[in-house]
Amino acid sequence: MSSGDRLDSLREVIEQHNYQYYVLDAPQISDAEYDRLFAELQALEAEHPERLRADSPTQRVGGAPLPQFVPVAHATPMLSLSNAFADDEVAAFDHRVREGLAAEGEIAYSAEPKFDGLAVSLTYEMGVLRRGATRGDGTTGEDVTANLRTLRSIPLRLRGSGWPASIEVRGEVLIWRSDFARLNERQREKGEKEFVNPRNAAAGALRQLDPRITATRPLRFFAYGLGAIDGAGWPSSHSAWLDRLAGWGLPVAGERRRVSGLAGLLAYYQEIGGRRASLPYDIDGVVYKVDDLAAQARLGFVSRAPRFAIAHKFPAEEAVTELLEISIQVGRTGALTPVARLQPVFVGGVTVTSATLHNEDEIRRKDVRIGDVVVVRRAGDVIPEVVRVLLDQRPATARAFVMPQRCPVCASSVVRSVDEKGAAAVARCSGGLFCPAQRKQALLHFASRRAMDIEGLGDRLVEQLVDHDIVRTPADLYRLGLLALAHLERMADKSANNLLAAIEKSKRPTLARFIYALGIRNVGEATARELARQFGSLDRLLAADEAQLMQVPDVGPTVAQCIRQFFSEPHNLEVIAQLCAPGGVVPQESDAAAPADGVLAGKVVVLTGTLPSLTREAAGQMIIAAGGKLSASVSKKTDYVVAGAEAGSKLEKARQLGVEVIDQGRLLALLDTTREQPAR
Ligand code: 9MJ
Repeated sequence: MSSGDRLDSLREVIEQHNYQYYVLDAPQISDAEYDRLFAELQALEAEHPERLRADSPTQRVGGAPLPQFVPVAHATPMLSLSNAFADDEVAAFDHRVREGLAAEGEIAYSAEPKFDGLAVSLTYEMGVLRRGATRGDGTTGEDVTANLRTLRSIPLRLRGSGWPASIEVRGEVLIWRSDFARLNERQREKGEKEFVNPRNAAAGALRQLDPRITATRPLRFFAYGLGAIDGAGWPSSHSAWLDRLAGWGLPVAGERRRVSGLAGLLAYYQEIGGRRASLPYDIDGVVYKVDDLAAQARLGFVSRAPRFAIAHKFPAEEAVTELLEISIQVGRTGALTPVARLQPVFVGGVTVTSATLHNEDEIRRKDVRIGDVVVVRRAGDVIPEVVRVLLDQRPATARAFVMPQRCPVCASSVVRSVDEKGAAAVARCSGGLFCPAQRKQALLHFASRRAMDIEGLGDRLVEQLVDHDIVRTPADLYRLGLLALAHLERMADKSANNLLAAIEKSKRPTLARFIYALGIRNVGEATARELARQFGSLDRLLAADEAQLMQVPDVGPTVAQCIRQFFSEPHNLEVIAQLCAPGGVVPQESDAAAPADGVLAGKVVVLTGTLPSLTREAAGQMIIAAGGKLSASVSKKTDYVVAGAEAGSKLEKARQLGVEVIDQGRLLALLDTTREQPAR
């Protein structure tokens, strides 16, 4: 055999073994043998670079890291599913379906496990993988093709024949439990931070700009649906489509089943529930879909969820344990949150050692005392909470909790106020940035993904940086060097270098992100964006008085006062000056500018209620792209209120003030004018 022929045959053999291993779950060779074949292919390709092909198994791990992800508009929205928790909700679903279809007999459903991972879409053109995207907000995702190509369970080229010219396959990316255990073992060995659960690890891996990092994480894929497809004459049922996808070499859950009527659905739920612990991956329920595609189309959608499908979720896991102590966590704004320290207990896939108690009122309402036996619940990614106390097991020694008068971290006095919603009393440390706990939270906020996005600057690191007095303010981050980091625990050279690189990379934030990162009270992301847009530069924002600030949609007297207060504090001005010193952070001012010629240029728009098919994020993005400004509250400055289903007080206020109220259709019509203009 010539080396060229050997090359082609090796490619095929290796992809066949990928298929055997990842799709059929039936490996035929050892890992060592696989590695040997792979090395041989690499060597031959190095000898014959002219024979290198993009769909070679050696080319799954692509080239250089991306500067950023490119947004991808989904041709048809990636929907979310409505949830059912109890059998009668499933019965109501089946009833609605039968009614909607005027069906006489039982409905045929496709029943599937509900993977607890991340939804993605894969576009194949003439059988070749062209693009992979995250779900994002359902309307717009991010192009993560290079990352998804590294998953060996995703074919770069479909098997068999007869594929559509273009097809969008949708499914879930996840990490199997055994792979997750090994991944964390590896992290421990390297002295790096362990991942909390498979879902978080998968999400982090998918969002890596460097596909070489993604390639080191054991991600898998399962297909469960379709987006846009070219042509006609395709299968007429969902289950037949899943079989077709499996035939083309895509992994599809072996547990899928075609079942009939409500009894079939509930039996499937019981069966999968019983097998949940022995499945190799995490699921958080099962999904039922009307199998007939024409019937699906007739049933249609309600807002973002299809009427033809529902997720039947497993109950959130609960466990009983002892509440050992109630400690206090001090947040970024000084709010004191009581936290239950628990006898460690395994629940919902992780060992839980603490649970939130929210606030004093909550403790009183649930009558929680130190030493009690309590039920804790953990659902998905949500912070575990104490559900209730088992009063009949309360020991005589149980004691009531008393909120301290002084901050447990910095000993400043504690003041009480009513929270922003006026709902609960909040106890707050008055220490401000003198309090190390508030400093830590301020740093974490500064570095967070939606602010300066400094990857790797997490809890443990900030804890050490503040405790060792290496970092006092965000500006100190930009003065860090290898030497300062070398003394920290779990800080190998590589992690230190990665952190410094991430800090360096964060030096060009948009002005909006920078303002948000400062952590001014009551200035969230949306307000920060508006401030950036209105003032265009940090200097102009710093110089603005309260009256000028109140020109900005969303900014009323309270927020304006918070902003002024923040900027009149010498300490804050000093930190900003240090951050923006030569060689430091340069907020990107132009990003904030709105298109001055958009059809909504200068218009203030408020969104309220649920729109028929657009998510709030998508509608907001479209408005901003057309030059409009979004505001959270209706005032005389508002130009339009876009109202959807169940719009409440904002709609009322708009009517009172005589502000124009429009629906989604009218909004889209307005925006369409903008889109058509350049073409004319
Ligand atoms: C999961 N997560 O396993 C869907 N899903 O269908 C399955 N999700 C879905 N189907 C339409 N099996 C939207 C989402």
